[in-house]
Amino acid sequence: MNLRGDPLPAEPLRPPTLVEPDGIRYTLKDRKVDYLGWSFNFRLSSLTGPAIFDVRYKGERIAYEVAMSEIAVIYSADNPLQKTTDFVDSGALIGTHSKSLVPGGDCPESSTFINQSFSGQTLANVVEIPRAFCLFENNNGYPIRRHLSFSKSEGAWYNGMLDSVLTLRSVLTVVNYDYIVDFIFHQNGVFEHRVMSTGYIFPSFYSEAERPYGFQVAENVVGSLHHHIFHYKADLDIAGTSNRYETLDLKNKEVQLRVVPKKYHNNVFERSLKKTEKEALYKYNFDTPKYHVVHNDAVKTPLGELKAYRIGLHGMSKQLHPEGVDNEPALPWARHQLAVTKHKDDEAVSSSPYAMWDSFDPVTDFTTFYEDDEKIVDEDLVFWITMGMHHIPHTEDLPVTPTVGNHLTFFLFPYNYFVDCPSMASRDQIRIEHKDRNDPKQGVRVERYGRSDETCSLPPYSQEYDKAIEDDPDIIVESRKGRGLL
Ligand SMILES: [Cu+2]
Repeated sequence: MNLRGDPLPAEPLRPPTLVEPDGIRYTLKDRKVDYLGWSFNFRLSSLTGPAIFDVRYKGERIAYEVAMSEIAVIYSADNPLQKTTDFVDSGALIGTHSKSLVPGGDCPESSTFINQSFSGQTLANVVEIPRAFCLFENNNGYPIRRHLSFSKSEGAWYNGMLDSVLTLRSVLTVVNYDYIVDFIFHQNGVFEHRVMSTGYIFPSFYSEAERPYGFQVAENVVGSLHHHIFHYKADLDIAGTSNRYETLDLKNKEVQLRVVPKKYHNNVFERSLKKTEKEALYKYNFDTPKYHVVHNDAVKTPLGELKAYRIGLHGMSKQLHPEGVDNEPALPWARHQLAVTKHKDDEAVSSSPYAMWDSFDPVTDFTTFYEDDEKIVDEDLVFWITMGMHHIPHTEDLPVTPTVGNHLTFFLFPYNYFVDCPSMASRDQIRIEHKDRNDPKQGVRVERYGRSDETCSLPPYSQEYDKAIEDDPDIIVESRKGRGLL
């Protein structure tokens, strides 16, 4: 029902406009991907892992770069080895640990698989990792939006669609842990980044002294507690490179009821512009909920409002080690859940392959990115996002930690960026309405916008991959000397 109380129109509000030539949903050409209005390029950095570049939606750039920057695992234990084991993984050259993905095991069989080349010990020695990336579309099995207006007085129609997304995936196996790294593109203009942890735990010998640090998960074996932490770079360009970072701070306020002389309480939000890099350092606080938005102040909505993208932080985790002691200075980026800096070419990566080896005097010290406290109003901004999770291992981590519930995500949501939901252009939606609104007894029609109503199922199991690894086992596991990088 609209504001005047009239029923919503029964005719489609707007026919879908997104063109899919010959039914093709995504294309891959020279490492550029196009998918239902999205486009991006991608690479795998041997130092820091997967990254996407020039991310555009409907032709407008959202991000210059979204990239993994560092992975760390901080252990605690009584035994001397794990007590001081703090892995900072770029020391192991993260990207080189992206090994072959298995169709049907790591990615849907219907995925497009993409090889990755690295230069080896000499420039002439190029190492190719087969199937280092997979690219696939799937529906998440739930609606991205839906509404059923049952009664005639409210319009009597249905409109909804499943959340079908494109995912670019790589998996980094850094010794015992496997990190599944996904770049996900939704049809409502939302970008999602997700990292999931699996692989086997790094255990030790059990003793009574280990009890504060873990459970005895097998005979004489203790699963030592540890903290997984990930750092990301998101170089955003929202309506150009002249950007501002603001928070919308939620507060509770006493207000006056209009009809009766009584006080009441409402939540309100206040815009808070962050003017400098230090002002923008963010530590999560349950008492001060807020939105994080990025925009170009010179560009407004047609109604003159804030036109932005919003960063959704759904993988925050408290790093408990005190600042400045032990190995903590090797990962000062973990002090904040979000930091915002002015783009600089010499601040490309927040860490370095030497981080793990010199925490007293790090080669790249992330604090220097913001300690100069530069102005960040109407500048080209880089958003540094930290995600993590504490892991107290348990028996069901044996033999290998499951991914369920281990999803750490951050989102880039359009926020007043479009006049309405971009998924309204999708042909995936289904509309059901009366054949004749004035004569409902004639029944309903189902509009699928040219889509077949046959259900989609996974393609049959293919022997192609199995034959390929029988011919060349090094595609999946090392069997001939000199083939692997490490
Ligand atoms: Cu773990």
